[in-house]
Amino acid sequence: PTPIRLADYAPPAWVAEHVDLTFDLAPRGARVRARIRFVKGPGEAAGGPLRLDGQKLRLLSAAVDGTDALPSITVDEEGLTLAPADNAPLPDAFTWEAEVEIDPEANTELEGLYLSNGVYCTQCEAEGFRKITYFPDRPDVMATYAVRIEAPTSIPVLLSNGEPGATGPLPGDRHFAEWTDPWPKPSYLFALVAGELVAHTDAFTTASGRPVALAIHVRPGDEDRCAYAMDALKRSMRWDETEYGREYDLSVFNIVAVDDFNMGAMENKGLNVFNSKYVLASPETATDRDYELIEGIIAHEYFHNWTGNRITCRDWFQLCLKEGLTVFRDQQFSADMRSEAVQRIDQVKMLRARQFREDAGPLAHPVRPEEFIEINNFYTATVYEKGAELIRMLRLIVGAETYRAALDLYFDRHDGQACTIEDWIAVFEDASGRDLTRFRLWYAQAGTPRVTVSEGWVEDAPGQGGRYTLTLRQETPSTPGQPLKKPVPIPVAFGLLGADGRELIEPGVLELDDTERCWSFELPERPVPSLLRGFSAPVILERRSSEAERAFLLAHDRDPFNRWEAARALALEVMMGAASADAFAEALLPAITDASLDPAFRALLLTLPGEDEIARETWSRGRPADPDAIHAAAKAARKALAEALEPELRGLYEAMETPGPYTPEAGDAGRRALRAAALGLLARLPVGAGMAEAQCGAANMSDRLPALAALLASGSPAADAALDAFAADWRHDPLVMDKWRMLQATASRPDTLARVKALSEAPDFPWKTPNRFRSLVAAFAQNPCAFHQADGSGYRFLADWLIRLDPVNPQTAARVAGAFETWRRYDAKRQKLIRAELSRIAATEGLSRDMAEIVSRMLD
Ligand code: B3K
Ligand code: ZN
Repeated sequence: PTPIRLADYAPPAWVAEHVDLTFDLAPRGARVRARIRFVKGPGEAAGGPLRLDGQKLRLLSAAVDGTDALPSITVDEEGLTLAPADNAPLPDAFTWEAEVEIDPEANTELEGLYLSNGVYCTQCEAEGFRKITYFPDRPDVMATYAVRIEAPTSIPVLLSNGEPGATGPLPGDRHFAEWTDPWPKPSYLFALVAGELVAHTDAFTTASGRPVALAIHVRPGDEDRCAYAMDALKRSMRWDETEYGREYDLSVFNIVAVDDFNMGAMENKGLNVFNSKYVLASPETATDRDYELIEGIIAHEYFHNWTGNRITCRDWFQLCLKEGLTVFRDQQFSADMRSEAVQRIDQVKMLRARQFREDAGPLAHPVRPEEFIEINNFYTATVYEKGAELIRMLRLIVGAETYRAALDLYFDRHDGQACTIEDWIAVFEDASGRDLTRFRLWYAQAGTPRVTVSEGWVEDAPGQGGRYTLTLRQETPSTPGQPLKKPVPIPVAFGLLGADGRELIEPGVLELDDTERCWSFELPERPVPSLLRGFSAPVILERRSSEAERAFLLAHDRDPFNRWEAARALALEVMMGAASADAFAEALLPAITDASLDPAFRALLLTLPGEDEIARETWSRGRPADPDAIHAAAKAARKALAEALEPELRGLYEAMETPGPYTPEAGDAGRRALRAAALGLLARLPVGAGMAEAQCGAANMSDRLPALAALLASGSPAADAALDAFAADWRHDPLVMDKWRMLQATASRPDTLARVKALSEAPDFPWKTPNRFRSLVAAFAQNPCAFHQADGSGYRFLADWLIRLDPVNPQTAARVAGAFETWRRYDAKRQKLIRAELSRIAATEGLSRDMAEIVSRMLD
């Protein structure tokens, strides 16, 4: 297939103004009748042939302006073309009518209209609407919609976007419901849900006093697990009003939880559809981390109502326009709801683990890609997380007040439009008066810049202070298709610390706006610099630094991010055999036992880098990563640290017990996290296995799951019985059983692959449900040791499953295939084994476009 290019963008020849849809639901042979009002578009091709996208549709009838004496119509696999013909030229505006038949039950791809556990539901982003009816399925065509759903009365709840309208009975035990969406929207935001669902309801009054009826629809039996999601929704709605001045704009807001979903959730106008994993929570079934994710994703989808829905993307190359901004907004929300420092550290951990990894490998692409074959392959950490980092930098560069002014201008100027990154940058230029030409490079250039630091100190006279110079130099390594890189503007937040930890000057931001820049400061003493505070830019900072200096920053830096960063750097040295665990323990001790520090922050200090991170670091220092050696070293480092800190870890374990019943509130969650971090290390000692085993009996999942993980890591023979007990308790609950599978798939036990294979071959393993597949196969592919076993059996296992899943669900299969993206990190033998598996996948007949694109990019 030929790639689609940003450079080829052309405005639509025709635009749809209004869409009427009638659904007659049936598992096989559902009927969709569409009446669409078309007018000439703005582009050069305006008024020419009308191209409608359509896939897997059976066209039953079509008409233009009520007559089936049609202009010439040609149907192909990808859609149809309506062209002027001698007998019937296309008028300036006309109504297109079509009836098609589709097959929701056979739709395993989970794009378009499908059935999930008896519930009809849709997923249209990015290009799924074309599997529902013929339409110009592109985001720059925005229309109002009126929808009528007809279904048997056994399906009581019938939902779509916008405002509810008439409902009523139909002959033959059937009924209908109507919906109208007054806000013009692109087709990717269309949604329909129908099923036997129960609602958890609530109400919200907007800042200007308009009432909104809120409902979360779930399968019967799940209604008592919705309270946290509902609370998060109300807090999100209020926050968007106070922080961005954005009010909700319909009288109802519906959320539905479905079991089969390719990603986390979807922001359809007025009808958000969620993976049930990110809605349902109770203390017994969900961990603190689950609660945190629910809060963040509920907020994210809600925030899309303005950043994505009211203002959408002109084309899919502009995806970061809505995703980067909405991620940044949900990050700000979580920082306000919880600890800002802890949130920032978690974000950076994720950015490094996923986006830096992507940027350093064969799948690297710019935040705004310039071409794609399958757009679903570009919902990536780069578009989302790096996209959010760019907005964080813009805010730092122009300041919080100007940022808010720029956003006000954005909403004012572009409401109701489909926009580009150029529009976005322009509001910042207009609000700040700055020229942001160079900043645009951040959107166009892939790869993670490396910033190297050199310093100088010239003493004026002994004891008289002197001149400190700081030189920063940037370089971005080449990425696929982009051999040469230009310097980008990098804001480096910094402070200069005196020997007693005091700030020698007012902390500020250095703008590295060229390949190299140098700054100098008159100071009373030679400082220790604290650079890239708060991780002010998505770069790799390279500065030669001593253990003593890192320990100093860990003890004294006022910036919590850099305190943690110092601990992480020390931990990496220990795990890579370059520093002693005792020295690290000594540096860590004051901070982890400092009762004035947030327990959640202390938990992060105690959580050592994972083996994947060590592999990345090893490779970036020019050596191939050896997963077995890394595993052995990591294991030894954890044990040594546990030995060195044993009394303090036991003290923390006792002290961090949370009194009273479980609440998901951040304070309690932090105490549990610190306790779990202590237990995770103690479990490396004989005493810890018993503690972990005892904690496996905990009533809440936040205590139970890390205990079970610690027990598995301890190598204790009690682990199997604990796993069995867990399964016996939760056999009936698929979301909890995902955790059970994931623990086993990520465990570092010698027989992990054999166990994972056995679980995957169990006849009742529902692998077509993405959550299940991810909990086992994708989780295994993240196992830093078992996946990389030297005989290639881990790689073969993954490839076999990808080949099996691809024809069923290409989107999920292609995403999981990304596990191979790091293949260049490993030794020649492993590289060869991975290449062989990738080639085997590539050679598979009938491979999806999704998988073909991902695999060929990885092989390039
Ligand atoms: N916009 C959706 C993601 C759609 C993915 C399509 N393959 C969820 C989100 O980012 O909020
Ligand atoms: Zn999003």
